[in-house]
Amino acid sequence: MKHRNLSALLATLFLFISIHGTSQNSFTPRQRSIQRKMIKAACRHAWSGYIKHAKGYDALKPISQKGHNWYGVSFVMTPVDAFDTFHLLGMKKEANEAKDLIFSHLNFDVNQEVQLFEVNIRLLGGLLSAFEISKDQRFLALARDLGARLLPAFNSPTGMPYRYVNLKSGKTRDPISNPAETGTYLLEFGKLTQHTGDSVYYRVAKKAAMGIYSRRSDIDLVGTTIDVNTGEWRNTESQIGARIDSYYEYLYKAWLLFGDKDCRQAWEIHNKAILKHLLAEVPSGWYFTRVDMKSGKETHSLYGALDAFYAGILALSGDIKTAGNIQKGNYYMWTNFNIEPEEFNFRTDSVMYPNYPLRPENIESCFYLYRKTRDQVYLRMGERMINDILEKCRTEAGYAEVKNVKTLELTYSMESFFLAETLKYAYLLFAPDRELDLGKVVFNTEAHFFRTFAQ
Ligand code: DMJ
Repeated sequence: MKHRNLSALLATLFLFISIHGTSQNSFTPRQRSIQRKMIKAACRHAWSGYIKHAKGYDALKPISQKGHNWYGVSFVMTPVDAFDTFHLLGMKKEANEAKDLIFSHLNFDVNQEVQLFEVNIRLLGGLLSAFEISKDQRFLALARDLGARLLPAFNSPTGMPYRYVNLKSGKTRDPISNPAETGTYLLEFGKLTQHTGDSVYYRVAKKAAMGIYSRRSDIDLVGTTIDVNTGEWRNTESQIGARIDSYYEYLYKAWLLFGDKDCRQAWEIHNKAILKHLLAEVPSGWYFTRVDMKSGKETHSLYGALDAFYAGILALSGDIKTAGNIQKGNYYMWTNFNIEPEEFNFRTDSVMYPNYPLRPENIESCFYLYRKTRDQVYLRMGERMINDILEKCRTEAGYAEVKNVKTLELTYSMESFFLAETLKYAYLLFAPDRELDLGKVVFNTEAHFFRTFAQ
């Protein structure tokens, strides 16, 4: 045990020297421009793989060089997710190609059951952001049509949505949901209300999020799964990662985007409880652990790629000190295992789930921390992470998920969030502020950006 602590301590020391040792040499405008060019080239490579092998499908399978659909029909997930990234990066040709695919392929009048959460953050979010950027009414028409078809999902006894809904019949399925799939609609549905004038959207989204909040425990934590028919918790483990993450994110961002004070209060109460009961300090860094929502007792000391987002939201909300310490842990998680694993046990330093599906959260947190502090450390961290991805996940056709971060064996998928989020945040980290004013937009959880009310 002592030996393990000593190696973790040495690793942390090495990490500290490797990121701070070079921080006197600040990034020159030329170095930043080189990083941006590299990221743009990666976007082109990912997109050309999609166009060549998967055009019209939801996503690219880069190893087998084939297209893949989530369901029986394609909803062109990759073009919808990628459009605003192309726009932001000034990639006009690619933006036009994505737009053409969207308008020629996207049709929601189909007898198809979809997962509400994923379709909301990727498709509805992507379409609404595309509309705000381009002012092309066809994007709004698609968003409005999709939004109306998602509404029946909220017809549950508690107002918290079912996980699946049929786009044609409105038939719903699966009441065993979780905070993320219940509380991650405020931004997209709020924007629909704003652009259509129909208040129903924000109303149902807020009722759903408040459904989770009102069922918090006496120590202000929420669990991992909940029955939306009865409102009873099915799994009372509290954590900040998979199945909960974006519920917290949207409470804070609904305050930023719409000035919703109830949401701000809910965020503040939850965040205080998270910092009190979940924050764990070990020699390699600060992490968030998992506890029982009622007793606050630790259940599993697991932390992973998804959890890494919390440093970003803390930075955005102004808690730079905690965010910085968490980001040190995030960076340790990345550098200690080649690339970050999906989950590791931060007390024993061992990997639990060894895959890396091209996730953005660690780089996203670097972006927010850099914008808030201007500390070069975050540019160094981001540089290391993006260079690792571009080098280790590159295939002949696009970029692939790492099956095992220890062996760096690659596997079949290039998730659409790679173009929507990972490359977008990586680019923005090295971009001048004028390319995106953080005071004027709020990102949804898939990195689609919405304009604040003030404009
Ligand atoms: C994305 O679809 C979203 O960021 C979501 O909130 C979490 N999972 C992926 C990226 O890791």
